[in-house]
Amino acid sequence: TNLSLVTPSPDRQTLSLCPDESPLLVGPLTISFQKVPLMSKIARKNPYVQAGGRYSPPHCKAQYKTAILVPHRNREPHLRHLLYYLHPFLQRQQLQYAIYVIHQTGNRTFNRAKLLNVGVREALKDEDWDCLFLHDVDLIPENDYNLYICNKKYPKHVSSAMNKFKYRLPYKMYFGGVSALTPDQYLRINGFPNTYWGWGGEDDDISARIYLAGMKIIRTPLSLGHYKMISHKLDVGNEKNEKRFDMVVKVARSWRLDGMNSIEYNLLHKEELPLYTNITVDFGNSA
Ligand code: BGN
Repeated sequence: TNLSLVTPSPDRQTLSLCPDESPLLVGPLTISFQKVPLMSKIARKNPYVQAGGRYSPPHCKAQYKTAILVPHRNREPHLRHLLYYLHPFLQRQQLQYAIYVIHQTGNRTFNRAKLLNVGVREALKDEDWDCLFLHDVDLIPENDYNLYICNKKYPKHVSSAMNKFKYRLPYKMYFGGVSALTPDQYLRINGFPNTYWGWGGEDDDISARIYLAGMKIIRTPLSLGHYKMISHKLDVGNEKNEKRFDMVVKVARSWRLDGMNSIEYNLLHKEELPLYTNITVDFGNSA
């Protein structure tokens, strides 16, 4: 038998539940991208973060367990900005959390939604997460009252007020950027589509899945859903997906067939780095 299971450390066991509202929240945050922080500096500033980017509040038992999933390729400066702000942000919310970075290797066109499916499948092998946060690498939350927890009933769109859209919603059904689903909600929509290669449309597909599965989208109030985007040029290898218009109109036919029930992938490695769990997956090369 595993001894650590039968003899938990005594102080861990007697911790009382964290309060309903964390006393550590500060509200609006000042975010700057002037200098890209070193990973070693981020690690030094977050001494309680454990291998794989995992954290549990040391002084109370967390009420919520959230996995943060970040699709990634060739954006290391963005990733460093995100980790620099997100670790302290999540700790102030007194969450139990882990950050997963799902890295697409090879030179085939980027596939954000499929990377998220991989991340969810792998994260759920580690822990019985209450909530999955699907998080773009270039978006930084600007208010820590924007709690990284799920709504038990409906999928939540979290980045409701991005600076690039003048802190408003760009259109009514927008579901891009940062969103939060329980594992149960995620599976009810059959996860995300695996078939969107390149920029655009996959978020509209997901938005449609939610309604097709009999749910609706709720949102973080615009006053709290402020995000600052790190400006960048359109990446090489993430060109606009020219098929997206044709695909989005067919979701009613595709969503039950394409998603978590059809995903195939070649996992190259899953390693626990000091600030995040790195999942590297090979989606192949362009011909
Ligand atoms: C939309 C894109 C989204 C993108 C937002 C915000 C499409 C599909 C059209 C059927 N949708 O236009 O993917 O997140 O803009 O930039 O292009």
